[in-house]
Amino acid sequence: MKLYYHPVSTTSRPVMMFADDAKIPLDYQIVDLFSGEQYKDEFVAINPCHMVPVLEDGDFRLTESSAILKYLADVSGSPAYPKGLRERARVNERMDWVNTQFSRDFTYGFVYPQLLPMFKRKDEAVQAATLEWGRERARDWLRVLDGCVLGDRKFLCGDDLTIADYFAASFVALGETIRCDFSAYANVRRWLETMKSQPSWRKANEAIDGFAASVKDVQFAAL
Ligand SMILES: N[C@@H](CCC(=O)N[C@@H](CS)C(=O)NCC(=O)O)C(=O)O
Repeated sequence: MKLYYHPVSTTSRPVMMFADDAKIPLDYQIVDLFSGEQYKDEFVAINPCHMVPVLEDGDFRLTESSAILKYLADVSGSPAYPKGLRERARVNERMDWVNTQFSRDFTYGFVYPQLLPMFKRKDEAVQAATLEWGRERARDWLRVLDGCVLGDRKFLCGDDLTIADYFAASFVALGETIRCDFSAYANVRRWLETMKSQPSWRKANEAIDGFAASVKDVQFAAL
């Protein structure tokens, strides 16, 4: 199977980490997002949304990191995507929540508009209002993640690591690139440290850590 990816991509990294931990061999092909390779005809033919990750398994092509994680877990028979009806429904629920609630406001509403020029609003007042809106909602989702989703659970769905954890951890850890202070969310911090101790974390996050170091002197709005 081949994975089109980029090492700093927040949605590629959970796939890389899971594949690594689950020992799923992938043929990795970088799409250079910084030079705009994703907009070239060759790649748009692969993914019209011009985004990574994309998985190819023979003549089957799959986009969307959440769907790719589920597919890889099923192909490999990984316990990280349990087969029991309710256990699996819980993992799906968590991943949908991360994708549609948490990430929408935290990633797209607060982190990306500060970190990535293409997401920065041209008008300063609009940028400030975007961050204000994103911050307010992101704080609410972090409260939910901390107190309700995690609570005293080790992982998002209970005692066992699932693909929902790989997925969520990538978005939450992204906040560290803009130096978000998570000290008000003790369970989130504890869980994030557990995720960082997974064997795959270091290698998969080298590039984003380097990127974070490159913006260490940039002033970011606080969470
Ligand atoms: N919903 C998609 C989002 C993928 C995505 O946002 N990919 C970014 C990198 S993190 C990308 O390839 N951006 C390039 C572009 O938009 O041109 C997923 O989860 O796979």
